[in-house]
Amino acid sequence: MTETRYDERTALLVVDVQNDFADPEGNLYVNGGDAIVPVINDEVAAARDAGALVVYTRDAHPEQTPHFAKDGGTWPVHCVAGTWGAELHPDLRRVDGPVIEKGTGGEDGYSAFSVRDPNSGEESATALDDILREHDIERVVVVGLAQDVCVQDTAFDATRHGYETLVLSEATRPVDLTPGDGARALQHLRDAGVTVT
Ligand code: VGL
Ligand code: ZN
Repeated sequence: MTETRYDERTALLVVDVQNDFADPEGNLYVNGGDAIVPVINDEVAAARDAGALVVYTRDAHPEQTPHFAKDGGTWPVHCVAGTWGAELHPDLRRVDGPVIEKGTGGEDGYSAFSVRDPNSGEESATALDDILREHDIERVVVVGLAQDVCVQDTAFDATRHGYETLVLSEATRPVDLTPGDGARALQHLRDAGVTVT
């Protein structure tokens, strides 16, 4: 019963459902990323119908950033701000709600709650926590991409910030840079007190 998950004190966080992750032609395609879009759309509809807040996040990088392997980091070039790959997947259901962009200044970090200066390591908050507090949110439901990267870190931070946190694993998919990363991420989340379905 998706409807019962949502109310006015609950926010649905739709993490990084962008072409580079969710389209098979994307630069950092997450296996099955396209298959979860309809599942996420059902959640968006249920949340909207229940008066829950729907927040979308987007990874948004400059062309050069230590986040990318070519510049000393981990990942292939992806979600460069202003490109097709950074756009939300066209099949994703969009309703009114804030869109949080992460990384636009070249910051690193995977959680939707914070970014990190790659040189100094200094962390700073995004607008997300303030937005959730303004809306008197007590619970968050996290869906999207990728299960073992941004979904994981966002859900960790959500519990740390005191929100009751639910991850709908069927509405997420892992990068699995190392096989088993997704399963380990879900276990770590459970250990941290996150409810994982
Ligand atoms: C992500 C890898 C690199 C994500 C972002 O959104 O999960 N993964 N940047
Ligand atoms: Zn990224």
